[in-house]
Amino acid sequence: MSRVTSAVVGSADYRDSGLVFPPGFTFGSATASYQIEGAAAEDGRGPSIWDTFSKTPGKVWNGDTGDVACDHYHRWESDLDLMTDLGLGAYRFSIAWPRIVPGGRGDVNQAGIDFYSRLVDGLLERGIRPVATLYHWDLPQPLEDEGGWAVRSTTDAFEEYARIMGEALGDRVHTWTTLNEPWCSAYLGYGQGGHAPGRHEPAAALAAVHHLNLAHGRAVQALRETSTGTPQYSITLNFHVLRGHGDGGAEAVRRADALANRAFTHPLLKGQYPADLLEDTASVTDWAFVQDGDLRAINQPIDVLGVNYYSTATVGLWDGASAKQMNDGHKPTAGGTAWPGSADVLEFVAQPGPYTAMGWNIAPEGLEELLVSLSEQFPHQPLMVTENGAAFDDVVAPDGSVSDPERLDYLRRHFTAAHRALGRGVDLRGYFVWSLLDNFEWGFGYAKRFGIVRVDFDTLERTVKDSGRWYAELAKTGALPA
Ligand code: IFM
Repeated sequence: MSRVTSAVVGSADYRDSGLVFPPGFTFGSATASYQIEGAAAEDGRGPSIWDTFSKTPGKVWNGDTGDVACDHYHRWESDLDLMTDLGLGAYRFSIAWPRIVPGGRGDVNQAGIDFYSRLVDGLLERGIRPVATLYHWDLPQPLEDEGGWAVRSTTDAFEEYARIMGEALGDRVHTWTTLNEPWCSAYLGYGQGGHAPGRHEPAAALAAVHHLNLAHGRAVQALRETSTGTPQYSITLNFHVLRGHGDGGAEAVRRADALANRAFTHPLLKGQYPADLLEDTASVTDWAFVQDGDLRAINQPIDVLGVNYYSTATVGLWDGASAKQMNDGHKPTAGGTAWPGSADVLEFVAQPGPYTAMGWNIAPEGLEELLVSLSEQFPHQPLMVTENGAAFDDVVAPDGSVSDPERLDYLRRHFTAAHRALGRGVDLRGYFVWSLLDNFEWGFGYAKRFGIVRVDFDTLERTVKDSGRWYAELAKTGALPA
């Protein structure tokens, strides 16, 4: 990838002008199955943990579910046309495991495979590269009934599923992503409980970390064995860009970094768990679930590391005096912790604003810092921003148009950050905006809108927002619009 050569006018607030991205840089957008597809009980799809969780009273805002979502399952062709209009070079979507193997293991549902096969063909016909994620959180419920990610047998089932998908789509998919944000699956799903399956078990959360890592490694091998094309392989992580607070700030950052970041990057890219992570969590688990050969299986070469970034977090050591604020940006739930072994040690403190509608602080410098830091830690690992974007409370004008200057500005500043990282030698291959469509935002239901395309959840009508038009110009020209 060539270095950036454009004549840039820099700005202290990441609103540079004159930025041109290098030839071949991928401009894409991303979605996930449960968040957009709907058709939850159609064509043989089985239930997932998110069907169960969203139908449990009190778990999701307003009792919202993904039963209909954006109805993408039926509207996929017009959604692909929308992507063409936006000039996308790639589309990152996820495959609903319960559409493919409704029981979690065993019988394969051909109708599910056919749906994604049509989607991939439709993308290729339009010149859009398919970037397929195997797991964006919709675990088949029968597997959770057997223990979910806290038990090793789920990795066997995931390998079986990866093999099925490699055989079905491995001739056409451009990039395989095994997992999206295993941090959320493990810690929010099994520790903090704000995500499905809603468990509050710190030891299970750490077992889930390992089993997700192992599932990734086994899936990469299965996909390689079965894909007849020349796909690339990847995993997407949501990194915590941490700032220290108070006297214990450095120690707090070390602990949070071990749990949130290095618990994944080190086994995946170095073949080992960090010693300090094992020490910090010793009161919770002895890590006996790590078996001989696991780390070798996890440490598979990948072509690209997916980076999801939204905001920074500030963390200190809790002095016991103040009410603890676990302000880590996720819907809080009673009795759980996303920080096994550090629940009574870490204190997340409020970030300086401005904020998005999620309450997340807007900090483009964090993205530049993250990309540079990853490329220093893992110098030979190409990177891809697989998610970045923002929720705001959009206002629809009487003529139906949506002017969303805050989202547009957020994107503009984060693309500037990415461009600066390129200028500092980071091997960044592309950028996927989250999200193509307003969609089901997990515990927040339909209350938070991340789309560059508005979805009216009564009529399901799509309207490209101003940010979408701005992004289309960037995707088509490679130059950051003013
Ligand atoms: O909507 C989610 C997505 O599913 C995973 N990454 C973060 C997004 C915004 O919360």
